Order: sequence, then C-alpha cells, then structure tokens
Amino acid sequence: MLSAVIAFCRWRPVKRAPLLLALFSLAALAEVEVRIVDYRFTPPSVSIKAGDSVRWINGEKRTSHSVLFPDENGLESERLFPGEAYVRRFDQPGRYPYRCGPHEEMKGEVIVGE
Ligand SMILES: [Cu+2]
Repeated sequence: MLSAVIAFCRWRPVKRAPLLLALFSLAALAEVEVRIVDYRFTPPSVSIKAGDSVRWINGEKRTSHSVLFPDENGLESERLFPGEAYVRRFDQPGRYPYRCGPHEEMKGEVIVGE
C-alpha cells in the first residue's frame, strides 16, 4: 500500500509538469497594446518585461503610420493602414524610444525591465 502511494506521488507531478509549464509561460508572456489615433501613440510610454510584446494598432480612419526605432539603425515597421497592426517582441531589457516614420512629431517609448 505504501509503495502504491509513493508511486502515485511520483507519477502525478511528472504528469502535470508539461501542463503547469504551459500555463506558466502563458501567464508570464504578455502583450501590451498601443493604439494610434489622432496622430498620437496611446499610451505614449509602456513598461513591459523582457520577453513581452507590444502590439501597435492603427485606429485612424484614413491616415497611415509606422513605428520607427532611430537607435536601431532606423528599424521600421511596414506602413500600417487603418486597422492594421505591428507586433514586436522585446527580449533585451532597456529603453526603446520610437517615432512614426512619416510623422516625426509622433513619439513613444517602450521600457523593457528584467
Ligand atoms: Cu504617423
């Protein structure tokens, strides 16, 4: 009987481990949304954790925008037309200022923590 209990206790955690890992990674990785409306990134500053993603959604009626990172050799999203989105995942902690390609006055930043 005791050996059966021991066997049961040994079996359960192993069996549950993949499920727990899957749930943990789902909970740990987040995606934050930034809306582009009225020539503004809203919110203009977002704080995330390394491994999280940011999704920029163009909520304009007519205007297209992009997301451009001047500090990274001008890394730029495609031009986003109304309703389109751009997702970028940030694996390295740091500060990532960005602006809109065609509208220099539109600015925002992503702050990536540990
Ligand atoms: Cu723009």
